[in-house]
Amino acid sequence: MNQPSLDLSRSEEIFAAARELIPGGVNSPVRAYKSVGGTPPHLVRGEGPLVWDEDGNEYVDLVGSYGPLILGHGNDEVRAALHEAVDTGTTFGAPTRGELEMARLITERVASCEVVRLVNSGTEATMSAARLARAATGREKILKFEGCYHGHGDSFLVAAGSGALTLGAPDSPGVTASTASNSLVAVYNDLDSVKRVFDEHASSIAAVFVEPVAGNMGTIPPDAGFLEGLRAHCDVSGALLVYDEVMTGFRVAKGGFQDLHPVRCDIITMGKVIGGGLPVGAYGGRRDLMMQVAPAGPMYQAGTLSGNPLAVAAGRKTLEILAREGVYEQLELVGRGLATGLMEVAHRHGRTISVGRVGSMMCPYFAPVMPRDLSDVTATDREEWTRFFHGMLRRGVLMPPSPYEAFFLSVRHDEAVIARVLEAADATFTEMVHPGH
Ligand code: KE4
Repeated sequence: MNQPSLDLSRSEEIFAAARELIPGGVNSPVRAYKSVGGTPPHLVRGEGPLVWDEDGNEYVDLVGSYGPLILGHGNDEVRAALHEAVDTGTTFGAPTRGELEMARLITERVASCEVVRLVNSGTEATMSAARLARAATGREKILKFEGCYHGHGDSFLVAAGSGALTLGAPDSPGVTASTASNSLVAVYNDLDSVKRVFDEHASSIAAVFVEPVAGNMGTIPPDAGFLEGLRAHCDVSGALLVYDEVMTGFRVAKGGFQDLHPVRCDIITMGKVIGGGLPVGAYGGRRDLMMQVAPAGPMYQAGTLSGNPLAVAAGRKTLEILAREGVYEQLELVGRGLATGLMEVAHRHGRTISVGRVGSMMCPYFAPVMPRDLSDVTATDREEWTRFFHGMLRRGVLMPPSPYEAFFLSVRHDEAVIARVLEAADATFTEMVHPGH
């Protein structure tokens, strides 16, 4: 059986040097390939669904920069908008008309987002949303879910601690016990665990933060009734419901997840897609809440490069393109094609995988039954997944280097590209089932 090898010598050289000057050699941990082993290909160029590394290897890109590149790499119209913006000014530290246009695009499309503030990352968006919820309610605690990730703000770097009521425990050195004590943790898709937390803490919960589709333990959609249950608990207790749509915003539908589901949040956080490949985050929501944000109100939040002309130009153009006829139908088609294709290929080789998917974000699980929460995901076959990852990498398919990360397809992942991925999967499963052939 051909076990293609991959020459990563230049990437190895750069990675070795970078590890001396950058923690782990990377500017974001997942990129270091710690959970899969080996050297991360250091990329030099992207075009549509493809990327190339320092050694000239070509890959079909299923990472998509973890979400932003819904139009693929190097979209011509976004590139042109950036060139135009660069020629007139990269940042002013003053208001610009473009920011008003961006706010119009977002508030017109996203249900429950009447007013919006741009920031520079998803983390800034969720940190600001947490501060706003605490300011608006006068309460201190935040409830989040195991396996959901809301950026690296202290309030969110907590795991389910010990104790019957899953009190938060620091998930990272540097997060203090007192901070973690204001973070409560429940189990995704488990309303009994949510009820236990509210029974004990209802009057001190400022907000419930939830990824309406859990995209940081693969891709796990909400069970029927789960979000309705969260909404009900918030309505009864006076807590606010925050949808963290940094990943799903404008990814799963033109107006984000709320186009697909009747439950409305009070505050929404966004990022990734709205930056069109540049650093942008946003938080928004009900007018009475957002008008508490400085300088309209007393809750302070600021940012030197928030709403800068480059990021706004790329974001506006991206959102304009996403509003065109047929874009989300195309994304649904390619997403469905890859998901069903992967399950068919696995089945042909006597393997059973489940694929969690919403539109063009998805995750294959080496498990016969679709996971519903973090403990299900941790029970999936990690070793099989890692063998699959490396087999695909050697065959020119770049998957995200963790079974907890979702694949992100773009409008450029057409049928021919999907067929190429499935061909690599077929050869990889053959190799896995008949090692050494
Ligand atoms: P950023 O600060 O990375 O822009 O966004 C944080 C964030 C907030 N909320 C959700 C639902 C997110 O998925 C993220 C960031 N997602 C990860 C991917 N799992 C970013 C990749 C990385 O950390 O390098």
